Amino acid sequence: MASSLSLEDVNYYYISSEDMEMSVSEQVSIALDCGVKMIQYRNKNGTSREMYRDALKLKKLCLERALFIVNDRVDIALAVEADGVHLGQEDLPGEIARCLIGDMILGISTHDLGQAEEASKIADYIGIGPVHKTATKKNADEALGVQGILDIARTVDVPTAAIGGVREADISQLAQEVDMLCAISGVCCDERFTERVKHFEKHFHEEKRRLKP
Ligand code: 3NM
Repeated sequence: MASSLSLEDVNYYYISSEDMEMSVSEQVSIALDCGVKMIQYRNKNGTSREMYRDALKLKKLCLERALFIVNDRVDIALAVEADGVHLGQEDLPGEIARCLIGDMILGISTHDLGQAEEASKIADYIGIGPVHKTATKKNADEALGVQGILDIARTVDVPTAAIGGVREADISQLAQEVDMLCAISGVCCDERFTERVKHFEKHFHEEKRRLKP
């Protein structure tokens, strides 16, 4: 069943981390309790079976509380009837993914203006990053800086998400142009995980409302 939520409801979105002691279900439960409206399941090392099982669990947790997106894997997204799939530049081309997923949400990661313009022809939202240097993504592209993100976000006409090394200090500036925000190490490397997630969600939401009432 399609969710009654849409991308417009999303502020901060949470991407599950493989580097935490907490299980992905625990991470996602906390994020949902903090009011996060989109969850992305990201697992770069698991088997397809593990991913399928995790994704099924997370999809149930998210039901009617948050959009549930699977990273990289169109097959897993389809198998668990996720709300969408998020693809990188090395994954299936957007046009092919679109044929497979129909009107499910399609997110595409982009790292420069050309990629952003190309992806926005087919994607429902695009990620733009990295904002700052990040160790979370292997072989991440050069950091664009906050201004670089704002310049790209201003140019495209699909919803945008800033990602990669995002810090609390960036929230207000990014909220001027981007619609969504994601931070992994900004919340996961902190013992105050819940507090950090809550803060990102609340602060970014407030800034967005203040700037675009
Ligand atoms: N995608 P952190 S950067 C998953 O540039 C991901 O597209 C990126 O984690 C991109 O907040 C990134 O710890 C990692 O930097 C985000």
